[in-house]
Amino acid sequence: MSDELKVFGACPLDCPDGCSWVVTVRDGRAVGLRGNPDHPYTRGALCTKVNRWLERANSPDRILHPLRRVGRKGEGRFERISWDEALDEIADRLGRITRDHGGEAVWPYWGTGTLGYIQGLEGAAGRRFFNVLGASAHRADICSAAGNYGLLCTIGSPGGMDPEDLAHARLILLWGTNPLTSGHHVWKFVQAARREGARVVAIDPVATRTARQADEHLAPLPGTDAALALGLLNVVVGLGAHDEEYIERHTLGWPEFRERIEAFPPERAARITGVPEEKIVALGELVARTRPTAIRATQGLQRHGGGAETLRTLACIPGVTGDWGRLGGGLTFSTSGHVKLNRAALFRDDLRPGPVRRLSMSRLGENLLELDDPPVMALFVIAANPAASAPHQNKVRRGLAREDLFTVVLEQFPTDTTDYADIVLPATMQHEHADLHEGYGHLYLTWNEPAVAPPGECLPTTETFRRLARRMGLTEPGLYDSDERLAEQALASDHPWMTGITLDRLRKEGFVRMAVPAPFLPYAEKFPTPSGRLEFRSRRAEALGLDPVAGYTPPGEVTDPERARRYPLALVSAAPHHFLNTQFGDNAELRRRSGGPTVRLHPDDAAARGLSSGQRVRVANERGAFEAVLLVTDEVRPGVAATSKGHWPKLSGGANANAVVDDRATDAGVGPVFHDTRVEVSASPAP
Ligand SMILES: Nc1nc2c(c(=O)[nH]1)N[C@H]1C(S)=C(S)[C@@H](COP(=O)(O)OP(=O)(O)OC[C@H]3O[C@@H](n4cnc5c(=O)[nH]c(N)nc54)[C@H](O)[C@@H]3O)O[C@H]1N2
Ligand SMILES: Nc1nc2c(c(=O)[nH]1)N[C@H]1C(S)=C(S)[C@@H](COP(=O)(O)OP(=O)(O)OC[C@H]3O[C@@H](n4cnc5c(=O)[nH]c(N)nc54)[C@H](O)[C@@H]3O)O[C@H]1N2
Ligand code: SF4
Ligand SMILES: [Mo]
Repeated sequence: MSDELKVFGACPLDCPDGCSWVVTVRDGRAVGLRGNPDHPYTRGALCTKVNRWLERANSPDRILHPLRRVGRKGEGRFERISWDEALDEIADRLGRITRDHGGEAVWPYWGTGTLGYIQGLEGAAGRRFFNVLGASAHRADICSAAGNYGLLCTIGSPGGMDPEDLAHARLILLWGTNPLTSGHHVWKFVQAARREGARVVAIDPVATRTARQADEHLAPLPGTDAALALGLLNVVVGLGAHDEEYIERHTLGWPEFRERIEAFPPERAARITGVPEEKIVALGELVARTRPTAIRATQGLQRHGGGAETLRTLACIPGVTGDWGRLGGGLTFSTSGHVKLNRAALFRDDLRPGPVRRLSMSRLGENLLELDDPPVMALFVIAANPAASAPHQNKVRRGLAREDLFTVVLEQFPTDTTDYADIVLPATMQHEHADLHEGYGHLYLTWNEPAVAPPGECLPTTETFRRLARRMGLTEPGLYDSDERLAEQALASDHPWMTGITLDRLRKEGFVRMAVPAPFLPYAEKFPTPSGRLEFRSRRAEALGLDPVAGYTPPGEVTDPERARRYPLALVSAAPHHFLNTQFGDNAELRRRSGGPTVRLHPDDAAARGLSSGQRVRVANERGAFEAVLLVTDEVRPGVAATSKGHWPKLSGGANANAVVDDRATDAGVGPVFHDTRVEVSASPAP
């Protein structure tokens, strides 16, 4: 009988659920992979996408060897080369570029292909190497930056409440979030609250899978949520339901914020958001009388010109009602802020020869095309697919196509981005390497033990950079630490919430809950703001260029009347159910189930354009265009077009939704504005 092994691991994907998984290994081969039944958040279940993990790992498309480009940039024609040749060529080019242009001409561009602290997420893999070179620093701002900055202003931390405590709420506002698609494990806590009588309200321009399961659904115009929040608070204050004692003891700037609330009667909020006034009044009354109320807001909500201000103002709601002090009350966005790993020891930014510039990943195209002094001459793309994921796709492609740019892509699959690489290096997948994970939707750390040997010549990102460092003759010992040693350094934190969490224990148990107090009420006594209070008025906000007092900042494009005349539809390109960003976007079965790229329009908007369901359409503005199949449905509010991210341009007629998305920045945090995009939809000229 063959030996069978069970190996603990972690899903590496950019998903709040951070699942713990168990790999079954027989004769050195992974034959099964399932959710860990003992993990309180995973509870044995993975998802539609990751249930196909091993199928993906064994796909004939997998990149197994180093490759060198033989065709034009973007063409995707390569020849196989040896690791020695690849490392020699990279070491030689890097040496010349740093000598001629300085270290900052090198840009390590990390995506969120894996959120591992060792292999990805700006983690240890490569970061120390690039620090020693004095490379430009990478600003990982493509996902949550705006919201993080907004929450920092109001409550001093992006951490928020523990999503598990949604079970204790009596009213749950699912605000700009679609958990049944983008992180379904939170749903059992929502349902637990419902069993105790809680009401669930979804706030989303689209009647998503989640909104359709809610008790109530409000559909605002994208980017106008802060006006809605102020309208709701106007009702709360009008009813005298604000908690004066709490406000007095725990907040700063109430008189000014109260004035702002008074300037947003429901009728004004209705005009801005497009939500009927009576619905705003009804929800305001519900918030006024329901303690505790919990808000689950995730990234979708902050992909707008006013995204930071939106989260900032939403976090004020539980400051007015006192719910930040109650179990089951408050707001949850991303629990990352509660993870107290020793990032300084892991990243070793002290290895930089001096201060370096920071480059925003959300402005990849512009940075490649317009930066000077020095220009970016070498780009390392690590666990990222920016030719599909980054805003302003045509600009990104022009940047990646620069003949004088040396591009190295570390990848598992032949993406639209590898097509632009000079050298492609084959990367391991999660069950083939070691890593340490958080979940940005829960409070557990998870260890991922390698379960099988890598296929072909694939290497973990850490090992790739150890070899490259050796090839370049770099002597800094920190460049050669093993993966386990890196994990130990990250875990060596003296924060009380990290007490007792060691690599040995993680290896044995698979996952460990952070040593947070129970019940978890991180802001009951004190907020981690400069004043120790929840700040309706914030110096930090002022320093960031925001209004000192929380309020409503209109999105840049959606509410611009001039643009609205030219491009009448506000496009939202949200999380696809069957892919995780672009991963699995090449899986034949999941593509079939997704129905390919679609765009949904309200019947009135389709009729006004003479368009009907099932027809091929072109979604366009002056930045670019993509093709999709039209679905006419009242699931979308009038004035909005709904599509999804993640489709591979080269499998979808050459472009995806990012062809029409701008690369301007959010109000704070330099975030992207994916859902703040105006377009027109017309019949496709293509046959
Ligand atoms: N299946 C799947 N899961 C994923 C992902 C995926 O690609 N596929 N992506 C992962 C990643 S990287 C992230 S960051 C998270 C994101 O997870 P979510 O935060 O859920 O992100 P989105 O799907 O972008 O947006 C959520 C909802 O917000 C709505 N929305 C957009 N703009 C607004 C607005 O202005 N106001 C309001 N009220 N609603 C708005 C959209 O219609 C959408 O239904 O999901 C992760 N999970
Ligand atoms: N229109 C629109 N665009 C969006 C969004 C949106 O809402 N709308 N959301 C944005 C968001 S929230 C995010 S987070 C970004 C994500 O965008 P990306 O960072 O591009 O994320 P992915 O598509 O998940 O993965 C990128 C690549 O990483 C590779 N990869 C995975 N694991 C590893 C590994 O261990 N090593 C190496 N070397 N490679 C690996 C995968 O094969 C994949 O091709 O997309 C953004 N793009
Ligand atoms: S994508 Fe999310 S839900 Fe699916 S397995 Fe990974 S962490 Fe879990
Ligand atoms: Mo993300």
